[in-house]
Amino acid sequence: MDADARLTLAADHDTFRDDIVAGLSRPEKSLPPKHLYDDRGSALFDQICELPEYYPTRTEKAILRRRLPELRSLVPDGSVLIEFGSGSSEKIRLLLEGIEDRLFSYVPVDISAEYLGYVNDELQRDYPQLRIDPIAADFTKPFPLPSELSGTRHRVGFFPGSTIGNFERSEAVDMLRAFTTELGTHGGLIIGVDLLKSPEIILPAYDDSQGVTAAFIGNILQRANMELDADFDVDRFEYRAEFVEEHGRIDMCMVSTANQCVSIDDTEIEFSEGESIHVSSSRKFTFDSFAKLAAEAGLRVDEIWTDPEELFSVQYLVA
Ligand code: AVJ
Repeated sequence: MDADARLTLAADHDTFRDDIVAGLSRPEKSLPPKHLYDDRGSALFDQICELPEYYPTRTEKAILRRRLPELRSLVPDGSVLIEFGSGSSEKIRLLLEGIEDRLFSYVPVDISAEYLGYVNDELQRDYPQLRIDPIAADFTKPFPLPSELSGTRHRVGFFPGSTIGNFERSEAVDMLRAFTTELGTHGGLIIGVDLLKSPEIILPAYDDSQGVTAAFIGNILQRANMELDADFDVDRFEYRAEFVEEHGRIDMCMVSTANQCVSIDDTEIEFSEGESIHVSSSRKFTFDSFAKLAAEAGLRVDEIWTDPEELFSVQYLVA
């Protein structure tokens, strides 16, 4: 491992510890979802994407596949394609099928340096002609782009999966603004946006019958045990998903099934029976609510593509 990669990993570890301790010290305990995606978390998330109940991935992929010619027309020759959070490389493969020859470079940005290296190797093997410039960074904050990738080059952002829905409104606005900075005033953003619909469809997608989502959310406690000196008794926490109708939002929590005390290094955290740790939320949007959010970040919705049932949308935003 080179010095840069080591530095990145050390930084990951420190923010993980600080975020865990800060989140669990609040009266309403919470943990930021970005720490769900270590190696095991990323593998579990890939499994979620294959679940029969989890409609977003297959629906988004179908939309991308069907709209490839239109997407291609958004990417002029010599463009830089920046993917914010390169979690699973499947969707980018789909997009590359249609636009690879138009790209100067593909720039995956991900918080996990390890995962990034792996995705990079796999992609490079399958697309030997493609120039790949991976960046290990927290994409929710502005990060420097090497000058040969910015300047006058046309930049197109890719932010699939409705990951935007995992952020609180004000965070989502700030993040979209940060993307705009990376993309420049002439760039555009291809973004996946999950749509508000009946809880009967939404809830099972986040509380599947095989318990994969429960394992995925619970993994954050195991990760704390392995990487920080924490002693969560994972058998005394239970997964719960709840649809908050008035906010069009799914809340994913780990609930303590007993009064208990957990230590993380030298910090002691008390849990009462039934107390929950909020780990993740997934917001669902209407066309209007999303357009408003984009507008607050100075972006305009230029195109919306959906599936016939309007379960999911892929949208193109411009500054
Ligand atoms: C990260 C937005 C793709 O909210 O649907 C899925 C994360 N968490 N199941 C989502 C997630 C639990 C997922 N995205």
